[in-house]
Amino acid sequence: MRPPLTGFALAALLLFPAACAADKVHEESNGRVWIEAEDFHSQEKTEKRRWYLTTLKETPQVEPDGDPNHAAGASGGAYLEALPDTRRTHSDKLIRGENFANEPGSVAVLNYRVRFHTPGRYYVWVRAYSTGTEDNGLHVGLNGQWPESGRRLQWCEGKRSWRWESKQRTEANHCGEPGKIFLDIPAPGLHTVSVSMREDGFEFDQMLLTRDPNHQPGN
Ligand SMILES: [Ca+2]
Ligand SMILES: [Ca+2]
Ligand SMILES: [Ca+2]
Repeated sequence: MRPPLTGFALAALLLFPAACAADKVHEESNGRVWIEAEDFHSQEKTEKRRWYLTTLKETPQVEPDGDPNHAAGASGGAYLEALPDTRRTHSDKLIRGENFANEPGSVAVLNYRVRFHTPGRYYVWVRAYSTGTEDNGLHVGLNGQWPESGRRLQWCEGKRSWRWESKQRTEANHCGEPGKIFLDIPAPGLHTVSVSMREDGFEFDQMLLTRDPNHQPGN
């Protein structure tokens, strides 16, 4: 039987409810892991940009941000956005390492704890909301590494709506090529899956890691 909560533990739970999400370990089951963006364990490299929680009731008070709250269509009624968003159109000044980061792991990094039972290749899908042409790039990584197959996730279609995508921006196709975004899990056990901003203003709702190369989550 679970022991009753001490007064101290109860006070800590009431004061720090967010600690519950931070402690979450995502569990792989049947070759799939679903991750809510807002259930991150930690974030780092937050000097220039940071991931802010947006919910049905709360909108981050960070300016500039060119568009309104999109929590109504988000899974769990919540998502994260990399703010501030100073580059919203192609004519806004591009500042590397600040409003744009082609190198993953350098700006606004989120970490998620995931327990895998089945090692192997997992294709990565992300649900995002893109308004313009400069808020639709992201990177994913594993255990502090940023493999080529996790770089430059790209969204082009489905502007102004929540959209699942798994495409890699390449020289040949700036709108991204399917089937190229994946993480190779080396062994069963606890791993850290990370997300790193490529463009500020990116809105991140959910992530799916799947062993099935043909599994496409519905929008
Ligand atoms: Ca925005
Ligand atoms: Ca931007
Ligand atoms: Ca969400």
